[in-house]
Amino acid sequence: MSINASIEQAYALARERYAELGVDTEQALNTVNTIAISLHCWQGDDVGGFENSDGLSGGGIQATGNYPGKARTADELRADLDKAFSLIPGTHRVNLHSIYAETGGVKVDRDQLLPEHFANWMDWAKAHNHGLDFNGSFFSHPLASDGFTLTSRDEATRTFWVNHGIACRKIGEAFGRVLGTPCVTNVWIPDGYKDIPYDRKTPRELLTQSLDAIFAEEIDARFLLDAVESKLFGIGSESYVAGSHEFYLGYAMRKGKLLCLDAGHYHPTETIADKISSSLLFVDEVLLHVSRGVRWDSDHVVILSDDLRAIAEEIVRGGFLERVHIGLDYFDASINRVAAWVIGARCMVKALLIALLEPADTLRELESTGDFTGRLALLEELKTLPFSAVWEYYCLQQDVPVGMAWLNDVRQYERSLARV
Ligand code: RNT
Ligand code: ZN
Repeated sequence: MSINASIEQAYALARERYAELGVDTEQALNTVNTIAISLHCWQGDDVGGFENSDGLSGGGIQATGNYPGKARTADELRADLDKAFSLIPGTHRVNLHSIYAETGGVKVDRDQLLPEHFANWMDWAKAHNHGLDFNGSFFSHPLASDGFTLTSRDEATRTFWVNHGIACRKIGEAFGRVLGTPCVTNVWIPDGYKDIPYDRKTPRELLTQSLDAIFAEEIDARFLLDAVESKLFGIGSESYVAGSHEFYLGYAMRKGKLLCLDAGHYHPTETIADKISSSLLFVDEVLLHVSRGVRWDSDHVVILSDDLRAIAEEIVRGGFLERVHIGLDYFDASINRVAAWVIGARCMVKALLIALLEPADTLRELESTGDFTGRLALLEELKTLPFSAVWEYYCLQQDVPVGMAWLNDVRQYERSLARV
């Protein structure tokens, strides 16, 4: 039997097994195929960007490893993304940072960035049917070297970063207009203190003022959606971060912004899955930065962990697919960077598909009638149902490699590049 025929046969059997539980695998496949994941461009070059060759500096985040072959130009990065997308089922988005501007060798500071500096990205995204998302880059810059941007006590510094935020919203709006899908434009700043502060209030007041100035202009939500991202701590801001969870939850609620929940930005045993249903009672939409912290906010490649599954389950069970924007956020420089994208994105899709294959009505019924024995028993049985047969069939359907075949493709691609 050919591989394809055996995949189809395994799928037919799996479809029956799921049907016995009242689960329609065809419907799950149709739904999963509508979900766009925003692939973060910064995994392709260790959050380096194209402003200079210094790479990531400051910001309390770090990419570790020296695996060869990182993208050095926007063309290389787009080629790497093309390769990754050819190995991930579905149609997905790309998440850019302002440091990925193409200014043709001319120095354009971040407060002066314009949509035209992203013309190649827009053309490429349009040609490949990718929506674009965007981020201000409040790090790796001389005016962020002391660790303070929107909360700087220096007014000129604050103004510079406010103007950067404003410029980024205009760029996001342009992406949305050109591509016909709103650009989620995220604000994350590293500002905080290494050691115990005396005054926790003033930086937060300054942050409110700066954000209000950035968001002063109303921009049509058909083109732009603003998001704000909190954090518990960073390298060099271990004791205090101005943009904490409570700060941004409050800000997002009051100002009608999207709340960005990053999986690495809470206490190590705290998961973002449980925050989704609560947040969405009070904010319209959330942005997820799906990441994997190992002992700290280490931004490891996303894997099919219980945490990841719980995130996908919450999105699906809550009926939140329309209100949750799923982005990935990690940067591992110790392994092949295209593979890092492919592994994380395939895992995210798998987690969503697994969640879509749950017998929702039965589980709801067991829970609402107080049959917790039945609930536990069924949830455990579900874990060993033939999910992989549905996943492999999806890959076949979408014309992307089934099983490990994608890795050969990445290895071949790696060999074909003359990069150091
Ligand atoms: C940092 C935040 C932020 C960055 C990216 C590069 O802790 O998670 O989202 O990872 O913007
Ligand atoms: Zn993040």
